Amino acid sequence: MLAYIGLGSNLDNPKAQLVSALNSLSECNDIEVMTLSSFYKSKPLLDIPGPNYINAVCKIETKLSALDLLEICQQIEENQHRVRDVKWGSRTIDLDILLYGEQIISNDRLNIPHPEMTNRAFVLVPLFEIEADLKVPLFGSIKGLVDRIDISDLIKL
Ligand code: A4P
Ligand code: MG
Repeated sequence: MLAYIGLGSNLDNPKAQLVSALNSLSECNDIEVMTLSSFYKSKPLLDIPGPNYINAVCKIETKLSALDLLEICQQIEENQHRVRDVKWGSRTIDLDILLYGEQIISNDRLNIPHPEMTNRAFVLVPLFEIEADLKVPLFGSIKGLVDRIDISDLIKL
């Protein structure tokens, strides 16, 4: 299965946090990291106070189920000492499963496509960078989605 994972961090050396999470994904036997976008810098959503974020998107190939992939992502978050406090608050690392093949998944643990992805330049732009022809289930072409979003705050590193 091909899947796309969004990575984000705004604490404790965000670039190193992304690299560390990517290494952990690569080291997992059942995951092959195929493509990685550039890193992008942006302000926190909704002007929530805090340091700037670094975001990226990677494309993986995996035999894992979506739920097993979520568990791996959450384990990596735990290992990098993420503390969950405020919703949308600062974090050392956030791994969101953006897409899992063409599947549409909606249950109490997983929503795929990730419900917020179409509103977020820091997801859409790196996704477009690595997969310009992508069709997002329920939402249409990545090109159309990127064309509709404000990208003025996003800086490609
Ligand atoms: N969950 C459901 N669907 C998914 C999915 N597709 N991928 C569930 C991953 N997890 C999914 O996640 C809460 C629960 O969501 C999980 O237990 C899982 O079962 P969380 O990461 O613990 O909670 P959260 O951080 O409060 O929510 P979320 O949605 O991850 O946060 P966001 O929406 O990602 O917002 N600003 C900039 N510039 N860049 C950022 O990356 N990120 C956030 C975090 C805020 N502002 C930002 C950025
Ligand atoms: Mg998350």
